[in-house]
Amino acid sequence: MNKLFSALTILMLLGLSACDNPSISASTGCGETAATVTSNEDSAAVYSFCIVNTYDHDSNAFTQGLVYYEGVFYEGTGRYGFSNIRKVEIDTGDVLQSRDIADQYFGEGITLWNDQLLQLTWQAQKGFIYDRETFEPQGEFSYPTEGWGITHDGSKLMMSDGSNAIFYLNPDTFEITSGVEVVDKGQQINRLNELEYINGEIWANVWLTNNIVRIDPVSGDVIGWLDLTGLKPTADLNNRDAVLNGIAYDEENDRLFVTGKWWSKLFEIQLVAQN
Ligand SMILES: [Ca+2]
Repeated sequence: MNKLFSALTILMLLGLSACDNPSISASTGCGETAATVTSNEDSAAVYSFCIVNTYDHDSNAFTQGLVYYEGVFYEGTGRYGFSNIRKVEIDTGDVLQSRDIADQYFGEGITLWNDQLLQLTWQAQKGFIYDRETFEPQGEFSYPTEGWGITHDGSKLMMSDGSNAIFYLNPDTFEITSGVEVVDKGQQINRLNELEYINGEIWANVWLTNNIVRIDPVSGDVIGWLDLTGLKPTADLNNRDAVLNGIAYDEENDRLFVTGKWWSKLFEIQLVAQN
């Protein structure tokens, strides 16, 4: 058995496409599998993935929010006594800058809004506002629900609370102005967690699953599923709390990044259509 055949066999057994191997990427068409929605009325589109790049990730980071901006990641971590916000170098995973939050707060999702970084907390109904560059606190805001994930579409904040709801907030007043309930063929999709607004859709981790759900922000309908089963790093497989969480998108270069809580790796992936 030659080496290429062996490698392909192993990748097939793992259920992975081979786009992380430059020598065979052309034949797999990984680079051509754009994230185009091909769903019909009967079923949402289902995607698998292939790995474009693998990066180190701080395995002490209980990732609750992940954002890409101008060549670096901004990340928010959780757990009481361990929560912080941080700026992370992509290639090395090194933490370039960080700021802890008080021990009584459990950090959750983050997003960048203009020159500020916004951070939710889990059950305190309180969000924190920081200067994006210095991480100096600039204020707080409140909301009536738990805080899980947050993103924005350029005009409004979008926030999850662990249910199937996504709330839309005025970014100036933080008032909830509207929202959607996420439903797939009549079934509520609960435990919506980390969020990312990507090309007119809301993408959400579904807590305790390997799935990212793609949501129509107007109707709340599910328009696609991304199944990331098999992505979790081998070194982290025994940690049941180390679940997939964290989606970041580099719009300029169309790069999609994902990781998980306490994961030792962070991945750039591309979607592979399954139906
Ligand atoms: Ca995100």
